[in-house]
Amino acid sequence: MKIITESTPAADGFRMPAEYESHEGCIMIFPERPDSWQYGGYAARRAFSRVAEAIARSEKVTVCASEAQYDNARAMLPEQVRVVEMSSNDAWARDYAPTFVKNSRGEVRGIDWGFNAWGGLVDGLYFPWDKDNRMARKLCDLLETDVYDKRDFILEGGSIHVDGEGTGMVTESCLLSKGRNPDRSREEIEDILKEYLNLSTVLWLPCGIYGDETNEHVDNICAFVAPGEVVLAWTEDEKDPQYAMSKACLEYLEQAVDAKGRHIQVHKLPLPKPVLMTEEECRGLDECWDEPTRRPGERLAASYVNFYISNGNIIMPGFGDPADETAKEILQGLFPEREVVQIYARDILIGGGNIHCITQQIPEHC
Ligand code: KQY
Repeated sequence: MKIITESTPAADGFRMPAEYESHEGCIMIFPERPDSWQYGGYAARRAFSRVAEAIARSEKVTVCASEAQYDNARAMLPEQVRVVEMSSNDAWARDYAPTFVKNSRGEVRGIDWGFNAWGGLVDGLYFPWDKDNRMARKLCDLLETDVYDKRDFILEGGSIHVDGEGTGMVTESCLLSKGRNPDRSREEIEDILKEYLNLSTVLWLPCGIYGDETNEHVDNICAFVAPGEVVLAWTEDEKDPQYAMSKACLEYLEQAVDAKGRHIQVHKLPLPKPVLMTEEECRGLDECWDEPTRRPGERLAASYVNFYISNGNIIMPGFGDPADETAKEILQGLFPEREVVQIYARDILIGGGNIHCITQQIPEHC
């Protein structure tokens, strides 16, 4: 594995493909952290295993597990899923597995961004994060791909989406947050994204999902479903604080133009009713930094936009809400060639993210 420090993906002719392009496979991490996952992570491991099984129907899945969880992961996961022992601080593959880029010859390389647990000592979510921060490089070694060293720039994979045709999408609340790259201007941040993902246009949504502890990652509020087309998490309830947030994103998207000069077609994806932590769920979580990780009644950042596009399926969350079916039908209509698989995801949501946050695609190598 070569570590590339002297050039950038754009300079070398590499670009980040869209998630709906062909995949070689997917990376996941087995959950076990007792302040993220209630009751020692048992229910979360079952939910992650269902996600891995659904993805493995159409592409290779590699699950990283700690030494302590290796045998359990091997026993719980289907035999076609590869399990490798690799240490991490938690289980958010989207955020600290590499972002992969590809050139016109089909060669794939990774990008190793800096990771500081969603805001470091300013408003990060746990300490330390050193093992997470080493995963991108270890995974590139495992997958035999060269890797761009961009550890001087803090970025999580969940904070970016691309359409594969030169347009990227982020949120201002996340990319401009004080805990990530406070010494860089918005223009400098945009230039880095353009250079590393090979973009000519970056869409800056103002915000994300209410209460999203990542400073509102884009992957929970809005996702490309095709070039020039997105789904946007939406509520019709004007009293819900999410209403103004989704509306601000819609207004931004309605005036935006992408890298190919297209206006963006927005498909509204309904939100479930607010999902609140129960007392019983809170009792199942260890403390973090001497404080309860979550409190009874706390609203979780539930959104159907947090889905994964595999080669053959759309793997989307369900919350036991009447909107589950409507959201599934909308996504099925937008992806007629991939069967939508809905997985009950409350046990993933309690950790602070959802199916997109726990997966990272590897583009197909030609
Ligand atoms: O990408 C994500 N949504 C990760 C959230 C991390 C939460 C840690 N408790």
